Amino acid sequence: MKNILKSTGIESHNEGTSTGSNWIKTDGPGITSWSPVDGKEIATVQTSTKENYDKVVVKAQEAYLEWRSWPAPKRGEVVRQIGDALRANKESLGKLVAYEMGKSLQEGYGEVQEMIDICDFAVGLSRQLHGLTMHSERPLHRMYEQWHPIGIVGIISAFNFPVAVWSWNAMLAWICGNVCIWKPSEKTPLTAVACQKIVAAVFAANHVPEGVSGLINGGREVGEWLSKDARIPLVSATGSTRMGKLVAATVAERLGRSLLELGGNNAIIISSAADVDTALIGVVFGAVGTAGQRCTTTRRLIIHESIYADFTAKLVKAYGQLRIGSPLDEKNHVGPLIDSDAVKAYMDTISKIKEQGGQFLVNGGILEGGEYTSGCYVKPCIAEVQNSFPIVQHETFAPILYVMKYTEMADAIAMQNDVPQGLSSSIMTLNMREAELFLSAQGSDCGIANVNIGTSGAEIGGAFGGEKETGGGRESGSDAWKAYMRRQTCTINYGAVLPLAQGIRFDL
Ligand code: UN1
Repeated sequence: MKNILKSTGIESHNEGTSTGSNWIKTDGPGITSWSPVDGKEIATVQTSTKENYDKVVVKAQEAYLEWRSWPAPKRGEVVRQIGDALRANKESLGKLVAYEMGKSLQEGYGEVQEMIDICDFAVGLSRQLHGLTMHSERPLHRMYEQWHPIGIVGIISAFNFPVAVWSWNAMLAWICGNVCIWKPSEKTPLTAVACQKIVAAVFAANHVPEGVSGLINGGREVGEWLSKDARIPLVSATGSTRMGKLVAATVAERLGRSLLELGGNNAIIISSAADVDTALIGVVFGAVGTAGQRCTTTRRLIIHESIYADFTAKLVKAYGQLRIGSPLDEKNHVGPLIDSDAVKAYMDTISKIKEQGGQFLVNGGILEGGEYTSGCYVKPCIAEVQNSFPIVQHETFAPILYVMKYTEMADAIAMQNDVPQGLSSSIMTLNMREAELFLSAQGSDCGIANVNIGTSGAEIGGAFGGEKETGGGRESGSDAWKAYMRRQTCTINYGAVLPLAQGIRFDL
């Protein structure tokens, strides 16, 4: 592991707080990163004190004054080079992601690929941050809108996509002319340090001012500092709904903006007109991929009664073939949960399912002995439930799949929508009427709605995020960049008189 750390540029384990190339020595206690793969300690990073946090903010404010004046395509050129640096580091960074977070190597590389993709997307966008022009009601007047950067963007990211989700935010924020301060998850501090090193080298080579990329490692207090800080106009936060509510309330108190990507409770409707073979692949990957720790993980299956017995039997068989073990071994399908707290939440949920009347089709449990030394490996399980069970309404970040039956499509859609969260949703059907109904205004209420694709694995080109308790934010593709800018409406009078709008006369 030392080699991976070295190949990602991490030399000293004391690093934790940085304004870019400079690492600030801070007196905060360390956070130790343990790998859920084998339970071994990887390294310890220093957490930031409030005083050092302030140093990073002040440096970011200074850097913003210069960075905002760079032409956007020039900022895009720097992001293009970050994309190249990520290509060069894809293997080492992907391995570190897999080892520190516990996702499979393939998914670790896939995560770095998402970063490369968002860099490419941001480069193109850097020439397209366009506004509209409108016709003025007054003669010899021109009216248009333009978009300007907003300043410092605080980014709070989660352990499950420790680097990609930061990059969706940072790459867009940077080409828009903002500067960023990143608070990574305390469960995955090393991947953040590695990213900071990669970015700092590109920034230094391009004479980007120190402070455009700040990094603050630490616990939930850092999230509080960012949320309360009026110097930070936008806080983008990814994580649990509980955390998002705190961030939203704190940022709203000072009328700042927040961009939230929170919990999901994603369902797939399996229609009687589904292509069962492809549906099965979509369901199994969606439910057990990343050990059920994606916000887009498939948590609920709503299956037509006519194929319920057959589909669940196939599913149980497929679960029987899953290989659980080290995510660094490409033969395995399911790796560990992130830590012992996650294992406890999984076990608690299993007890609650039983208490509330659920029946297990595939039993869960913790795997012990042999290669399962970390204590974080659990069995993906399937339970028959009612959608109204309190536990089913709740997101547990683990490979627990709920199955339920429907008779009419309208009821299936109502069940799919009848949860507090609204991130991702899918329907498996070859019936065009059902597919279009699902996508219509009477259909799915989620931010993401797929047909014949599972709920996870969204591409960066679309806007990513969801409704209700998912928080309402949209990140990455489409016009998500607008969240990182302020809109200005400009009206220019090039005539010799000053007519007032709405026909008002004011003669002196
Ligand atoms: C997340 O889990 O926070 O759509 C992000 C997906 C990935 C991103 C997930 N592209 O599953």
